Amino acid sequence: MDYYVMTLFPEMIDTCLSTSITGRAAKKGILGFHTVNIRDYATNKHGHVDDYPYGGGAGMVIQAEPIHLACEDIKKNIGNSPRVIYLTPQGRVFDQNMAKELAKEEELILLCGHYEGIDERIIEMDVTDCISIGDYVLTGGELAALVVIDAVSRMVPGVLSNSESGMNESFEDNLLEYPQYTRPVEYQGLRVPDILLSGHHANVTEWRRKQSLLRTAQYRPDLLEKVKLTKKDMDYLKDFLCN
Ligand code: 6GU
Repeated sequence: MDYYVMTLFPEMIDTCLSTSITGRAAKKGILGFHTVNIRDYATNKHGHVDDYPYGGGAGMVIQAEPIHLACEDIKKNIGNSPRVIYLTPQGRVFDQNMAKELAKEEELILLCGHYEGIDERIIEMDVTDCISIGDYVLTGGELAALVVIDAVSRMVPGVLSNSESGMNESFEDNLLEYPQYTRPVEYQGLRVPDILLSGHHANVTEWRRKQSLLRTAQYRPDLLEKVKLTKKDMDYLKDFLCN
């Protein structure tokens, strides 16, 4: 899977993605990260890529031409026309299902805006998908692009090791993860729940399921509507909600 990130701050993208699991996958050749500096496509000698908005108002707008040229150059070089994702608070809110869908692509182009935005004609001409990472405003699209790339990459086969892949289960079924513990058994007077020390696998599984249900009901009741609940789950939750 190859990512092409159009940005004015390529070092922000490079630094993050060369670290940790994405960095390891890039070294193995499973993922390819390519940053494209929009400024390299400025058509004036000053390297300006932004200008005042027509109609007035605060801030600057990134011009259509450098972005369009950068995008065309990427497509020409790879000999393909992949999806072009623009990171914007006006986009569809990103979730795990979108991450799974995007992980099926061979290549993705991501476009990071800055200032007050980009010329709308880029969205008409070049952008195929608009994605937001949540209802708050960032100073630019770079952090959002990194969030999307990270979440998509861990769904690409081979990126996670076998033991890391186990972590997929958490959001998979719309339940929050159960609590985890490691040694020592007691820390600062706080003990690991006895059931986890019992060696009784079926009981542990049941306890974890209940913990996941409880946490989801407590912290993310909105998710609970999407969970496929068994009869046992319902009985347990009913007891909890009534007490
Ligand atoms: Cl994708 N971009 C910016 N600038 N702000 C955001 C966002 C994206 N998602 C949430 N806030």
